Amino acid sequence: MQKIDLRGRSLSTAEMLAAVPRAEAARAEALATAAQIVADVREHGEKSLREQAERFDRVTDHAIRIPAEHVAEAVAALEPRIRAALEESINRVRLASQAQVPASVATTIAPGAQIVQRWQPVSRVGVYIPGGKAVYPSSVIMNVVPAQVAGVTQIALASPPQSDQGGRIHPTILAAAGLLGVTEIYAMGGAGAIGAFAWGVPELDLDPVDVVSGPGNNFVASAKRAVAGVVGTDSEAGATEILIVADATANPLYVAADLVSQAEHDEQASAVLVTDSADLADAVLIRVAELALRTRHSERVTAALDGPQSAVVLVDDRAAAAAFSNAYAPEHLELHLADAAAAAADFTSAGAVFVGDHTPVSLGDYLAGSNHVLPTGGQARYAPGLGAYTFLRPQQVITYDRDALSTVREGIVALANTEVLPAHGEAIEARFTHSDPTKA
Ligand code: HSO
Ligand code: ZN
Repeated sequence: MQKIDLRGRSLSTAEMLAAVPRAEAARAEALATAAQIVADVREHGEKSLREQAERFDRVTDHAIRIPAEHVAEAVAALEPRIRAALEESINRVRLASQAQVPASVATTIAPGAQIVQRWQPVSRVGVYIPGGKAVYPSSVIMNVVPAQVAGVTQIALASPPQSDQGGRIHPTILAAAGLLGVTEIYAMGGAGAIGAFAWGVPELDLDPVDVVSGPGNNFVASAKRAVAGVVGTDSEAGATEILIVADATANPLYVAADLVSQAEHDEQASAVLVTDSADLADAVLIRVAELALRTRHSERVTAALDGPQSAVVLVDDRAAAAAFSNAYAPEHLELHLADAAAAAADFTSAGAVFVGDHTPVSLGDYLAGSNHVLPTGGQARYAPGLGAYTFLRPQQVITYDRDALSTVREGIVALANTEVLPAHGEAIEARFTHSDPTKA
């Protein structure tokens, strides 16, 4: 892992970002391919999905729509300890997601004039769960639970068919879906699955959805862009990132273990430590080297930690650490500081903030109750993670009575006339020129 010393320097946001550049996602090529695949699914439906299954997943003649008994079998085959952990995660994510549903608010603008701000769930959601290098049943929970909490009544799920499972999707993904009561499940993968959700596939009785959510590789992210404007999508989740801000009181082993934990996802993952303690920086570097060597995915972890996107960054003080972190806007931010809880207020841009020594990102990945689908690549500057609100639309419901309308009658006519839209004013006048206002 490289060490970058920024002490005694005052850097602009652009300079800070250039010091630890994120891994470049090869989007341009993927965009063109994904757009083609999506268009092919739109035109050829099931036939196209089968061709893609053969080409990308090496699977032929599989059941694209998963029969209910396969789901039941997967649930029954779950190891009790895994089942218990999945159920605990479901309960916790459900609790935290419920806090993300805003209450309706009625505002009285004037006597007889009311606007209700309400939050309306979308009707139908397509959740995509990857099944290649990474198989994440935990992501089933992180997508399905907020949609259920939002009040979405139809939730369909897709994941690639696995050649070593006879074309079924990964059994633990299937089981997690089963535990959540999801019954509409498709063995289809990649950009094709996103196209199928966006446009529907009549031969499979697959209706188009309103929102597609879920993580995925470059092609899946590109496919989501290709269907933008046709369906809503959640934000694109790229390679995982962790940024840890730590002071001299931090435990170097915890810091090192957490950097390694997220580097485990991907060679492109970013792991960054920002500290004002040179001693801590050195202690962490020693620990990281030890851990990276003996961890199960040592090669991948080492590639991520040794890449230009990962670094130990030395800064002058807490304010400089906060400035760096806020400019970087990491997916995950951990605060290992003597006064972590109070300091959290200074760290404003992060997908999620993990406060204190005993709140590692791995906790959030599975069982904190928070959502693990979070903005990467600096999108945390403006975008939230996945939540119940991803599946909710704010709507204003307006109700005026006759008297309330009469008080703004003149104003509307005046504005309509300046915009040379007199029929707008006439629609108002019609309410007042008729002899009996209760009858049209
Ligand atoms: N850290 C990943 C989510 C995950 N980790 C799933 C393990 N399983 C992105 O936030
Ligand atoms: Zn993770």
